[in-house]
Amino acid sequence: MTTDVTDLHEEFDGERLPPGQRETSKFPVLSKGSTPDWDPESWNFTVGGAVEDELDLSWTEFTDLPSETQTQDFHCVTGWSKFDCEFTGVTFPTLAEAAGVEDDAVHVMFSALDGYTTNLPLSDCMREEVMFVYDFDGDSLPAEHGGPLRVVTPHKYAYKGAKWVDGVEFLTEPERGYWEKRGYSNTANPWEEERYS
Ligand SMILES: Nc1nc2c(c(=O)[nH]1)N[C@H]1C(S)=C(S)[C@@H](COP(=O)(O)O)O[C@H]1N2
Ligand SMILES: [Mo]
Repeated sequence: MTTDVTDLHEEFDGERLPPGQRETSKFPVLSKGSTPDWDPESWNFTVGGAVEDELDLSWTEFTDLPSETQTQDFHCVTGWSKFDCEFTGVTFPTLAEAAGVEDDAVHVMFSALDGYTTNLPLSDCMREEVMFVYDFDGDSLPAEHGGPLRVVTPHKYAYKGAKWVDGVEFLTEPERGYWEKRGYSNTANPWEEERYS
């Protein structure tokens, strides 16, 4: 079963194509550096910070978590949007439930194999459409798009979704990630064109 969340823009009182975006059928690649190697044997995914149980999951353990498939739109801050992406993976609330988020957690930092980081308020993460994705359109997520595992944030510009994600930290105070420290908007709402800060 696939859940279609492409009506998400209604929650933000916007059109399906956010202002200043153009639709593309391509899937451009945007990375700050090169695509990191990964080894399924040694890969591990850590969840830490303000949680009841810190997690350290192998690839098999991660992919054993309950998964789902959603049809989502993808909005890049550089001006293109890709409609109807089929993403399969684990929702953020499912992962948060596995770790048990403590009451004083208010913010989240994602980290990745290439050293990238990005941040979001906890409330922006505890949404069914925020997913850790390993399949795209029925195949393994291509390495250049963040395979083996990436985050998608269809309610935000795509830099809020870490490719090659391998860790989540629950924080008791906000912090900024890689692009958020370098002039991209901390809030990144596409329907308000929050591109730069
Ligand atoms: N780990 C990591 N994640 C990342 C990036 C990156 O450089 N490293 N770039 C971000 C940016 S700026 C964008 S627009 C999207 C691009 O995703 P795509 O290459 O699949 O189109 O990934 C985001 N996630
Ligand atoms: Mo980007």
